[in-house]
Amino acid sequence: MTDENTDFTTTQAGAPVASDEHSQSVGADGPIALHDAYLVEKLAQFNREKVPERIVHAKGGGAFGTFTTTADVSQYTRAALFQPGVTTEMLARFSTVAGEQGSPDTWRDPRGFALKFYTSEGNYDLVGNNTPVFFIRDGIKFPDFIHSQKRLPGSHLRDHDMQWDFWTLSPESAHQVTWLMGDRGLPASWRMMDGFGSHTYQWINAQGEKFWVKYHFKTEQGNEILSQADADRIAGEDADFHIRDLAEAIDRNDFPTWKLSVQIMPYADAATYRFNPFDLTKVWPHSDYPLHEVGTMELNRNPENYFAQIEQATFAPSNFVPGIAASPDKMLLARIFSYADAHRYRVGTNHAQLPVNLPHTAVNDYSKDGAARYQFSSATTPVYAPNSVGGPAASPSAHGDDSGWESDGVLQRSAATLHAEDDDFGQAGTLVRDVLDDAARDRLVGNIVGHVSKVTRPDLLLRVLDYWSSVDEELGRRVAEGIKPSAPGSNEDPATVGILQ
Ligand code: HDE
Repeated sequence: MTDENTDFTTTQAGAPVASDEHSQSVGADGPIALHDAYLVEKLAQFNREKVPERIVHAKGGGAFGTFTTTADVSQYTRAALFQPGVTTEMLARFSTVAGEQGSPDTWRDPRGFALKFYTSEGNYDLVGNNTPVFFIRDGIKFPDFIHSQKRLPGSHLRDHDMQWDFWTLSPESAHQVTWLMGDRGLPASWRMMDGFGSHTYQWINAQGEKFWVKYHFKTEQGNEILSQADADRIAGEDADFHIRDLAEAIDRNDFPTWKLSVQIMPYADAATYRFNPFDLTKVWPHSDYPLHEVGTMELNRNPENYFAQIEQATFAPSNFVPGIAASPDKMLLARIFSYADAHRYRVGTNHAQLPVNLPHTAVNDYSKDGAARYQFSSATTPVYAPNSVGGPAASPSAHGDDSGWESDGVLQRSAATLHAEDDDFGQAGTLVRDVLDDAARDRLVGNIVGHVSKVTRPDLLLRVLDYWSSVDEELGRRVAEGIKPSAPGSNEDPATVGILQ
């Protein structure tokens, strides 16, 4: 609503309206006039209020804030936002994965951890999760994976057999499923969970030297979790529990902060590292590559309008800035196509011109027209390159780096070459035996038993038990022991979980 005239209602064209109570009719009870344009405008606009929800991560919330680089990592990257002392405006959106827009915030799920940095060199988007790994290592399986976690085509119901069928036939999922069935699947608050870039990315310094990095955002509010019982209860009481929690914290000036650190791998190490460093189902043990502090992220401003600033926010892994680039991680390379494609479909071809997505730097591109075009160059700026009339020209020096990597071999469809310790269950077993404490292991067993008890196919159940025994023999034994027909309406009822329906 514009500032000038807020004391009377207008049409969307700004003209005063006579009534918001009565349609225009012949006499009080006569036919309604089709030319009652305001009636038509209200009803037609109402029918068009929705844009397609995100096909994953539909339910979420977020806030604006700042990132301040407090350490000196300039020897590793020339990116302006990561230079010492630089503060950058940003936007964060947190989300669940499988639930539709109205679903409960407290369903068991990974949580999206999407960040948009409005840097002095253009927008940098880092679109991660609250877990450092993912279920698959090749994007070609992503639609299938998500289909298996959502709804059966016939009944439109979620189905434990479907999800466990996919997972047990995709053993690379074991590490992420172990994270998901553990405490990280039920954060008590978006403020009280860590965030990860998950993929391996590339940093390039001012001398053009390259490094591989992994991002870790450590919550400074402390990691807090919900029990399955509490998560189920809250899901019934307040579907927007996490949206509310973040907004109320910021309203009371209790600004959440995260400490960003990165693991840094020398470029040449990748070829001989014991794990495939570009395999998204793997972590780099911190004993191999310790954390280097970078800076602090603080969220301190709630959106004024959820739809305009959160629903229409478009985060894209393709939004890199000089000094930061992709890696051979096949999942990242697939995402680099998919997100911008999703945004053009969901929000529109000019989504990047919306205020929430607009960079805080000049946009000198040669795009033109397209629905809802809002930003445009001056009449004298050409819309083609090359040109001899002073239009902007591409600049290898401003782009600043060769963000490629060596690669050879024939065009093929196969998994990356196996590194010494590459396998599908090793790191999941290490997580269970060496990272979780007894209480966390007990919760893990209980959560797995709760969900697996809903598997109906005996042959599949055997595969599930084999899956968990491959992660860890003792874990597999305890799951087998724990499986019994769960009482109707128990805490593990399928209606109470997100991706693990
Ligand atoms: Fe996503 N993902 N994703 N994803 N993802 C989307 O983008 C996709 C993956 C993540 O708050 C979509 O606008 C593919 C990994 C977050 O707006 C879509 C693959 C990770 C968000 C999409 C993946 C994520 C999304 C849905 C396999 C963590 C919400 C609508 C190659 C590292 C961002 C949309 C927000 C959203 C595609 C896998 C995290 C469809 C093809 C791995 C946090 O474009």
